[in-house]
Amino acid sequence: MYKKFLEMSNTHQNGNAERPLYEPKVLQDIDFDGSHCSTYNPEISHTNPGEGLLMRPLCRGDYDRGYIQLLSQLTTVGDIGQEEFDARYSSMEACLDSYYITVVEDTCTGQVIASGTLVKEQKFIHKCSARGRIEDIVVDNKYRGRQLGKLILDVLTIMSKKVGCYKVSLECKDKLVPFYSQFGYKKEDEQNYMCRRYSD
Ligand code: 16G
Repeated sequence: MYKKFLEMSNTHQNGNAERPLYEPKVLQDIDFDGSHCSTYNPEISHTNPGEGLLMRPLCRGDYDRGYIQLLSQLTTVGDIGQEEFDARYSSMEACLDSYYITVVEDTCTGQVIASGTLVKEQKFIHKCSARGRIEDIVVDNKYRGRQLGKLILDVLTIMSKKVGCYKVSLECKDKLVPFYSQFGYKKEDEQNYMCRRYSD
């Protein structure tokens, strides 16, 4: 299934709606076996996330596959129409090599059922390096317990190093600290997350 997806991306048989947000080779080429932090039982990976499931970059067509509804299981999303979605997608696409939004699709239902974002923020510091930010990790309620959150975290973390980030970070609620600690994330001494919020 994964192979078929790559063939389609390479031969551009998929139109604009199916064009991946980032080069699928970036995902394909991660050294998952040599680098992942978690243990998986049963064994799953980015090329085989489970029966009928496909891990791949986000594409425009995911608007019709429930991507927005999925995100609303994480936080407030609001009513986003196709046009608004397309405009935001285009602006992310224009920031080359910056937005690595990675989804899991249930190919039986044609719905996107899990997602996570790696943002590569370009810097001058650290010799023109980049910082990775892991954002918006969400797994559909009906698909919890299939190790998909773990898999997305491992994959995006490995990817952040591969695309040249000197560090990668994330924000989470207290109760999720043990979960994210599994992947090597820790609170740094004398570093605090501070925030000023303009809306809920
Ligand atoms: C969580 C997410 C963060 C997201 C935020 C939304 C992860 C690791 N963290 O902290 O990326 O932006 O929730 O919450 O997925 P908010 O709507 O209250 O800002």
